[in-house]
Amino acid sequence: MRLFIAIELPAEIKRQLEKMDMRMSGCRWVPAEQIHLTLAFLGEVDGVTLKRLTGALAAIRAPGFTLRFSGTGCFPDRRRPRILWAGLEPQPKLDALVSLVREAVLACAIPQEERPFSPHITLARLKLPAPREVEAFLMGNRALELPPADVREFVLFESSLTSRGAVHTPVKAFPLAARPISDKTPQGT
Ligand code: 3AM
Repeated sequence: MRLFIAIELPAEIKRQLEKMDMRMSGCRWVPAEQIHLTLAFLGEVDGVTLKRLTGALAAIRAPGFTLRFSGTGCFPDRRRPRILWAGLEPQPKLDALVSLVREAVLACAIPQEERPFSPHITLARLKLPAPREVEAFLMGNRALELPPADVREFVLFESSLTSRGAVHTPVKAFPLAARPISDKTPQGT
């Protein structure tokens, strides 16, 4: 199975992100049902490793948090844009969750990119760089306003590559604590 770990976004936010679609040649907009925040890409994983992995992910204890959106940008840079994304305000609880997820993944001998985590939500992929159109898109969406999203779980997804593109299917969801872990000390201790 080809797997990745991500955070699902509320349907209303996905609809709004999908609507930002701008006509550009050689540009593939991500359909609403595939929009997510990737925490880790795992690639092909066998059945035995998958079992270990779900155990390791289920053992993660981390608090829920709120994501706030902040503008748009592109990778790798504005001169050669290949990926358009919606950005997020810094959220230390998200960074902490990503560290725990990466540790769990590495503990199952699944290699991880060395690059530091750069939280983003992929909106579109460009086959041909179109710097001028992308510049217009980024300028037009500088003040992107979206409601905040409460995150209460992270999800292990299967990504099947089909002739009509990737299809993402949730394999298992892992809950985050409703309140900060530190609040959970039993009463009277
Ligand atoms: O949500 P984004 O776009 O950041 O780009 C793929 C997507 O991330 C990424 O995994 C997420 C779910 O498909 N991805 C796909 N193949 C990859 C690879 N070989 C990859 N990331 C790293 N290496």
